Amino acid sequence: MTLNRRQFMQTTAAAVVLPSFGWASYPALVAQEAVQQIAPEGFSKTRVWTYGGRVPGSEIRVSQGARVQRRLSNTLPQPTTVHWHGIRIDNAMDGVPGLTQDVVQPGSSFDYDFKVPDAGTYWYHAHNRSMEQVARGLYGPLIVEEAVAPDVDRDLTLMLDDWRLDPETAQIMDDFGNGHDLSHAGRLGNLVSVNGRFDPAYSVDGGERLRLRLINASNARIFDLGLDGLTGWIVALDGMPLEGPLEVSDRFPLAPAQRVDLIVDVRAEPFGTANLVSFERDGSYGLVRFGVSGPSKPARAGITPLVPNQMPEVLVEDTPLHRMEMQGGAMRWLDTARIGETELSGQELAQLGRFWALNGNAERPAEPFLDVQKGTTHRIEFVNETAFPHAMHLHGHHFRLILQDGTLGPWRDTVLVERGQTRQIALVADNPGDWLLHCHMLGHAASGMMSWFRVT
Ligand SMILES: [Cu+2]
Repeated sequence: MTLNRRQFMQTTAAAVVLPSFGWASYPALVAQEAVQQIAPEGFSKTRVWTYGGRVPGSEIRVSQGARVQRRLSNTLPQPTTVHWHGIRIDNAMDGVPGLTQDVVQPGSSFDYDFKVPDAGTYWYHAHNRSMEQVARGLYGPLIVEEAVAPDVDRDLTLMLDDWRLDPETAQIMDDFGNGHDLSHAGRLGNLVSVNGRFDPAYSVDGGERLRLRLINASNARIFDLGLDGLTGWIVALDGMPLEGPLEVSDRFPLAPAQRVDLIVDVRAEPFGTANLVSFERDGSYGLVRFGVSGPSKPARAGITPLVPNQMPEVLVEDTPLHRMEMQGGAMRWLDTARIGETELSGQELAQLGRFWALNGNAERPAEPFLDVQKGTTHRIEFVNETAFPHAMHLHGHHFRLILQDGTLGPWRDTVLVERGQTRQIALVADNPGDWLLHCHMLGHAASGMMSWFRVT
């Protein structure tokens, strides 16, 4: 009798003590400490937490419809999990401790195994103590290639992060839970990296057409981006192709966890430099340099949209509208909010490190915000009563923005809701399971902005 691999593992598992990471049936994704040059040359290397020894973790790049299989092995001093951000995933693989799986203890492992239905730019990151673990470097890109790729010369993933480093030692400041960050705009840093480096440079040809996949992995920083020496289009948001590419004529925002795919042509002169630019209050600076090394190629004309993913049809007429009030934070302090069944005063909540609430709950409630039937369509209205912007993320689904005039906007998985703003989205709840809905300013999520919905 021959046993297949699974039967073999089942029979031997009972008989022997397995070494923790001994059975390399899946490719390894090892959560481990490392040192890396994050700050400019001349500063010390920074101790970071990584997937596989580098920040960002190695790019997982697969074809649309393929299976991703990874064995997470945790060698860190804290329990962890991995969330595959933006993937319309099997609920059991979503990586949310206490909702879809148990935490993976130090010295333990967990097998992630799921299909990727949609082409596009996604990412993976820690989802336990995310405020700390993502800030320490636990993230990487997940790229799903289209069957028909767009005509570009180069496909480049650019993962943006915002670090808070001690300016003397270049080490990560470990003030993760400080009340000021939690109750204000979140943990903002003092050094921006792209692909784990400060001020990286790429050599390009004049006229080269680039696909730039921008991913914002920072805890709380909303980037305000622009192009210099590059012209082109936004072709996808949060992985999902736009029906019509949007010519970049101005700045564009990139909130935490959001992605934008650009197709751009290098227009800088030979031996000049093009830049991805970040606009700040005190001016603008280059995040990534593209040095033009060669003579110009002839420019391409126009662009064709990316092939759309197979998404459900969204009909918003007569669909129920669910209101989610976003409350609290500095300047709008909570009067009261609930933790479980207990109503606490704002002061009591602050002592527990809770500064925010969603519909009066200052932590993920026992009952879901929505309990809906599979296949039904819902509108959610995010009402931002706070004095800060928030990047609201739904797990397991993309949704369509509803624009001011009532028409349907792009597909997204994370929507930026500005202070005082109300934004509606339309959700086809077609993926069964328990799904998180939270602010992706990770300090806000940790201090109250966490909810969930159930699809059955
Ligand atoms: Cu927030």
